[in-house]
Amino acid sequence: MKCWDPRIEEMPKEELQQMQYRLLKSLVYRLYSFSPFYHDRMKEQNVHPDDIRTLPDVKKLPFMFKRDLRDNYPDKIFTATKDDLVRYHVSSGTTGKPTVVGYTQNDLDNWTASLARALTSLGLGRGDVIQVSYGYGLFTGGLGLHYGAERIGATVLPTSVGNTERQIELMQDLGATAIACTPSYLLHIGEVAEKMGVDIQKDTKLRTGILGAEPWTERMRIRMEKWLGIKAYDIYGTSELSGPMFTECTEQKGFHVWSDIALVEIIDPKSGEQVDSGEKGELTMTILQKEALPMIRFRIGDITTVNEEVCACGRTHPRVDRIQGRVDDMLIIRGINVFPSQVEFALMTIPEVGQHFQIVVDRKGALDDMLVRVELNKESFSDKITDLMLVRQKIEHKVRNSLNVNATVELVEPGSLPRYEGKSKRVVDRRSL
Ligand code: DLL
Repeated sequence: MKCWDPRIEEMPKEELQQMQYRLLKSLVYRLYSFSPFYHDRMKEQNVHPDDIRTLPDVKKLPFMFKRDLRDNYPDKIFTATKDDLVRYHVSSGTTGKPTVVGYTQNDLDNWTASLARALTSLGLGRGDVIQVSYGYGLFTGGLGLHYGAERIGATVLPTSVGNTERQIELMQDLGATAIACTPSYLLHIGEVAEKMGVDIQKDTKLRTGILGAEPWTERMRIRMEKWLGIKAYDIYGTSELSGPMFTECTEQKGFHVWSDIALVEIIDPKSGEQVDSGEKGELTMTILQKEALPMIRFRIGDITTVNEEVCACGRTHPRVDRIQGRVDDMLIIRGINVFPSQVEFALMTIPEVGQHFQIVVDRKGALDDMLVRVELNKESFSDKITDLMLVRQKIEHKVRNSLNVNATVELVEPGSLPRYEGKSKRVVDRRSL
């Protein structure tokens, strides 16, 4: 099946935009009338629902930030009654209070429909066995993918995270054709399989990876596809939007954001203005149909670009490019902006480098100092000091050329850096300790 819902997925752009306008208008009226939080925000911004006369008028509306959810912990800005809530998810913030997201039945139905369209666009459907190796529970990854996969008639293997050897046995025994997990967990699964003597390409039916919840690069995709014999697709979402919601299609050219679900803007994080079409900035979304926890112009903090062109697959909805980093994970090393994903991209061009690295930032005197610990792959890890020195120089040179900063590179033994079952943590910033 090509599309899950062709009427919507291939709807002409103009019609989509008219639909978005209708949805936005009714959302704004509803919130102005019934949500004290949004009412006050709109008043502060001096904007009334009658001021929203076209879709671009969205820019008159106030922004919303993650801190608004924390400040209103746990459910002060929910717009559904407790009786209408059917689920909570809770995201464990690294600082301060967690954020709680509530869902009505319609919210869950829209979330699942979004994933049903997305998974169908990867060519998945009845007959597929989808191993869901995202965490089940308060995190949205496991349950989100679970219901999406069931909706398209695939068979779910709900392994959740951990117990990796058993995951691999079940993958073989039950013939998993797709796996949904973080890219770092799939790397770990691949390594453990090798140790067990299982060749994922030959000994399993795995053909598709549905990988996200953390940044990863195009270079990493190329490596994983070759190594594991799969097609690796990017999946994106945040708990505030509902959870994982959007994936690339088989064209692998950015994830489709369904226009009836979300209105996308790219904002200059400093000025708060929309950037020019195709420019890089902070992803901002208005979720058009949410009942329990509506989101107007939610500043997600992820840096990317948006592409409005109709996709070669025929879907008319905008595509958002791979996330390049977060506004808040940008490191400033001696005044130069560095995203961990740029380091990954540079490292993955070097054949001797394995899949794992760690960035340690420190301050020596007044100066920032960046150390990159790099695992070499097994074949390149040699006993000869001269060989290792050459590889080290090559990596330092590459990092300097691509990022414009000097980094010290430390080569470490294959298998010695931490492995992750969920989201990875590749940066240790000692300057803030
Ligand atoms: O990570 C939801 C999710 C689950 C997405 C499973 C994909 C798969 P949160 O824990 O709220 O929700 O974290 C959201 O993770 O703002 C991004 O910074 C990052 N992120 C998620 N997907 C990607 C991706 C889930 N494909 C935050 N590429 C987001 C880069 C991603 N970063």
